[in-house]
Amino acid sequence: MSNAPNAAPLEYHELSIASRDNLLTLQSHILAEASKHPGSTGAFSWILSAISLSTKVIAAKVRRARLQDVLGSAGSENVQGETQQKLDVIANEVLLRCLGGRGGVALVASEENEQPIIIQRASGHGERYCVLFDPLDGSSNIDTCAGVGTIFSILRYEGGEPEQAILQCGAKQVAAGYVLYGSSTVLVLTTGHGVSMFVLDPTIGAFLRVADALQIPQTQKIYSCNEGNRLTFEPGYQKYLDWAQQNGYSTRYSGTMVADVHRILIKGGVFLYPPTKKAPDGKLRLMYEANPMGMIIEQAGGKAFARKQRILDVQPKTLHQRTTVILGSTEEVDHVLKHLG
Ligand code: AHM
Ligand code: MG
Repeated sequence: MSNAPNAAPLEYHELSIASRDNLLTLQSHILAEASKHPGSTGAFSWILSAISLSTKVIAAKVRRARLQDVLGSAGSENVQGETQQKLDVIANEVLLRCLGGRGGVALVASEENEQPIIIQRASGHGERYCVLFDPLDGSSNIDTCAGVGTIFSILRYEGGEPEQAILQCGAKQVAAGYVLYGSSTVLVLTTGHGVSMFVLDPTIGAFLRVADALQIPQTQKIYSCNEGNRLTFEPGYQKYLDWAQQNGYSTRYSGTMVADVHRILIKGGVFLYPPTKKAPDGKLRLMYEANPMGMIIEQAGGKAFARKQRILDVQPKTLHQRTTVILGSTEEVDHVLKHLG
């Protein structure tokens, strides 16, 4: 800011988002969306508001993790036999606590818990929802200050026993999103009418909308996958990588799905997690990683596949089911599919 004696102090909106017409918070975006549905009870808006609150708390924890000595392993394993980081446990508790108090939540399911947790069964008074999440995606990166994220998926609760009620295909998601705790904290959300992006302004504690109707570039010569596993990929994926390298592609891979997919959403390209010798059915989880990312990418005009099937059409058999993933720019996904034969 200028120190000139007569310079007028800059207003908040001039400093931060001078080029935008409206200063819109996530909260006001949610209210505006809800007003398009006259019968809306507000339950859904309350759930999104709980996710917003949770991710602000998690963002603050991530920022101060080293100072508060919450880096490293918690000394335990989750249901999938993976080492839990202290921050995995903290992020999970924050989400459970925030969502647990919201009336519209029937069930929550997390990467960190074996079974869905019943918050309340449908009572006949208004709609109820199932909220699924990966509380801290890429948490093995946390000690290195690399980006980590939270991924969430929201389904309608249509009654029945929790284990079965939650096993709905991704096409039935009513909303999906993620938060990337990176150089800034970014929330990307779809409620099935396009994709919006928000950035957390920590000085006012609010997510501000920075993009609406976001579209993924249709093509970009970038692929994102763990090439260390290349020798155990099926031949089709290896042929695709040969082709991409002969055609001037670059590679970008951080090992945090949220960060890698966010990059592709903004810049274009394709994200792959093929079947490997170690993970023949893929590593990523269908219900709270691949499905929400698939919905976002499709809503932004891209494609999301599990081998040759649309991810959102895969009928889940178990909550923690794994899947292979190919998602991103339409033309780039097509190049991969073509090589799979
Ligand atoms: P996590 O949810 O336990 O962190 O695991 C999922 C992560 C993804 O973020 C990332 O795409 C992938 O695992 C990386 O796996 P790999 O190290 O095998 O490349
Ligand atoms: Mg994950």
